[in-house]
Amino acid sequence: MIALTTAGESHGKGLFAILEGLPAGLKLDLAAIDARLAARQSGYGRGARQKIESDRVEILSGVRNGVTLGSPVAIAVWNRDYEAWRAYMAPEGCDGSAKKLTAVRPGHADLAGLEKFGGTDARNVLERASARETAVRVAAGEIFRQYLAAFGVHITGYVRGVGECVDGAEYGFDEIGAGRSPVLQMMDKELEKRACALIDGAKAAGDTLGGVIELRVKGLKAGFGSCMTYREKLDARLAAALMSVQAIKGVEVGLGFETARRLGSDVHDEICTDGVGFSRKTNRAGGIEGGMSNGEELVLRAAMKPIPTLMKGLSTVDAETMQGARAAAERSDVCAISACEVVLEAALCCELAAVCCERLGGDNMEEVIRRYGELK
Ligand code: EPS
Repeated sequence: MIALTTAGESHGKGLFAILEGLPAGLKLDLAAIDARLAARQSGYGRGARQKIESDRVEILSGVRNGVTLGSPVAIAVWNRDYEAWRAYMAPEGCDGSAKKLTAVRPGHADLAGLEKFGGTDARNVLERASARETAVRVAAGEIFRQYLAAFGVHITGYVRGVGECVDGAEYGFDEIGAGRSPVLQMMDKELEKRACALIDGAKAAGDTLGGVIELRVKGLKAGFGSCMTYREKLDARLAAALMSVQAIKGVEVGLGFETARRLGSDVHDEICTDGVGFSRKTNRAGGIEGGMSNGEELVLRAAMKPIPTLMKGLSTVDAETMQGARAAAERSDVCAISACEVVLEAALCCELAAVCCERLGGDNMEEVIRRYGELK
């Protein structure tokens, strides 16, 4: 069984993950992991923290000479900023009072977290809730992507919209990998310019912006996931994986909410055959029927809300004094949609790897590849 656990605080020593269940014999491309970490740090609208960090993965266990051993893989992404925060964050002993955060931010985990975990210093909550955690999820996701790619399952995605600036075009899987821009991971360069202008406007106003991301999976054969229990449903599992990413407020599979506006004949994908196998004339279901893959491409979309740390500070209540206050703001991203695209691909890779491993099993990659090849 494949399982992922992460640990680490935004200004703690670093971010860590344990990946259980990877078969032996997977040759890792470590440069590809660092390339995804660099992609997560870049993109128009990112904040000052990314100038401090230069994220790299360090493999601590489970890999020998670049190849998995079948034992748990432990990885680390160290926080450079810890040096500036040691006095306030050190697990061995520190005085955090100078970095206490009580002007809780609407939309962040601050207040709900204080109500749950107690105290008046939201730093104890936000350090873990911060999207900094996604750095190590991206590293883990890239390892799972390499596991999936070994038997021919590939993942891609792009930013479909920023605020009101939305791309209505359809793109082929291979077009996306070749065509998306590093600026905002968008496909349409003209639209991307307009999106950058929107971000500039939000920055000038001390505000933030979200957007929509589309994800695709190619090469997944029919029958992954199951209709037999709700826990095994592929769409439910993948939606949960995407919703687990900070700032995600909505997930669609295929046509998603649009299916509710159309007649059945304009929603369901008619089935055809070449005499040997089956296929669908359209893919409005996004490759999932009855909670199982149907052999078509998976198509998922996720909506990211604007980041809740606003430089202009929304109106709030100070959790210590109980007086009205302006929400805390030191630094943040104006728009982290391009980073979110990288993170969502990683989250998808993690869950899909778990789904595939449950069906394929296998102690070593040769076994896994053979079993996948034997499926129809
Ligand atoms: C992030 C690092 C954080 C934030 C951001 C994501 O760094 P810092 O808090 O030191 O500025 O920039 O986190 C948030 C948006 C948030 O609300 O917590 C990163 O590495 O992605």
